[in-house]
Amino acid sequence: MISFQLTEEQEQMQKCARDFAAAEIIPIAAEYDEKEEIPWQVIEKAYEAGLMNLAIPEELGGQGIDPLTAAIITEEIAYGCLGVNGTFGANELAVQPILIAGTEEQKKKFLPDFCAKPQLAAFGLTEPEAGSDVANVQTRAVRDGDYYVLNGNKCFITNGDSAALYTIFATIDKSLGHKGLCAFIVPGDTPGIRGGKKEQKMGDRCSEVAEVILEDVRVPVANLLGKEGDGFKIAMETLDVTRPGIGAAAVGVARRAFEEAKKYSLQRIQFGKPIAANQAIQFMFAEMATKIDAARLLVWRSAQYLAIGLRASKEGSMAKFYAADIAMEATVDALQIMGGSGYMRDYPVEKLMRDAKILQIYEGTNQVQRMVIAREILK
Ligand code: COS
Repeated sequence: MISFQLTEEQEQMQKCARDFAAAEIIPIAAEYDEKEEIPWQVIEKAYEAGLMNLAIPEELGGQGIDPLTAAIITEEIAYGCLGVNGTFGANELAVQPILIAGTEEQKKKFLPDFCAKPQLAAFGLTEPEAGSDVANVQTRAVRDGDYYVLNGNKCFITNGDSAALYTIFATIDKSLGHKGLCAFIVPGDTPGIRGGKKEQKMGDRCSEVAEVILEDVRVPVANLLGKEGDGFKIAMETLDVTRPGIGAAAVGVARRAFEEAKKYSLQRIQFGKPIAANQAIQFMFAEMATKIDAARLLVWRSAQYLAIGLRASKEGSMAKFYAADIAMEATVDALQIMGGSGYMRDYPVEKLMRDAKILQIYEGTNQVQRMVIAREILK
């Protein structure tokens, strides 16, 4: 990895994802942004192409792809459309607690069935009172014989109304703070769990984000991940593993903005020459290209740490916040280079700019990432 030479398999997967994005995602991205709907036909084709459920081991029905190769694939899918990538990415996020803390029995019970057809999963952590402050989850889990009974409301949950499988975080006792949190596997057909209001978003619009409402949801004790009180640690360890993926998606969005603006600026004639001939534009491209490369290097480092079994909490947060900030900056600059055309829906850059904003917010705001980094480097 340090040689920066991808393996033959990584190059193949990169090409597969790039070709998939070009053939299946880019042509429909604007339409589904407009309709604010999940493009199910893309989910089905991506499933057939082996581009979903990347982290789940092959013996459990997934692709068994290492985190670095997954980051390479993610960049390409997000290059096509961040919303499509977010729909796939929510599966990776939702199953990670099971991969991290599930027993062999739990993994075998839930993951092969989930992987047997194109299905979506959702990670049920965020609530109105618990976004950055995960320890403040209000959803209650009350033990009743061989069951826990879950009651509460989750918000901003990707795939929240369409998931076949949920991982839900709830507290057995709010006064215990983070030590009261528990993580549960909840099949989507369990009575009492349902999607609520679907959000109307600024960008990332083909990805479904909804409330998840839990009313007397009876979950067998056998679906508890780890033991009572392990939920906070499971959530943190999950986010440590998935944040490099958000960084990878951000690199994809930034690279797409760069490419769109480059194509335009080589063709757009003003004052008798392509606008790319102006130093003011050239410097913007030079900065964009440098920062995109720097972001990708941070992403690849954190993903490679995970691939070789190292902890990558700080490295993942660095990759996530830097790449997300670069995606925001690159999309704003790309739009500026394209001027009035960039602002119009005829071109994809205004969508990229709307999409990029969420990268600085979800899976931990960029301010939370700086908290994680500061705590690690100053301890
Ligand atoms: N891995 C393992 N354990 C971790 C951990 C990690 N990455 N981070 C914290 N912990 C442990 C701590 O060691 C501590 O353990 P002890 O109880 O043994 O002391 C415990 O968890 C509590 O940690 P801390 O005091 O740091 O928790 P805070 O409540 O201060 O929260 C932040 C820390 C803000 C970093 C955390 O709440 C967070 O990441 N928030 C953002 C969540 C997020 O991304 N939300 C988006 C929605 S999910 S899509």
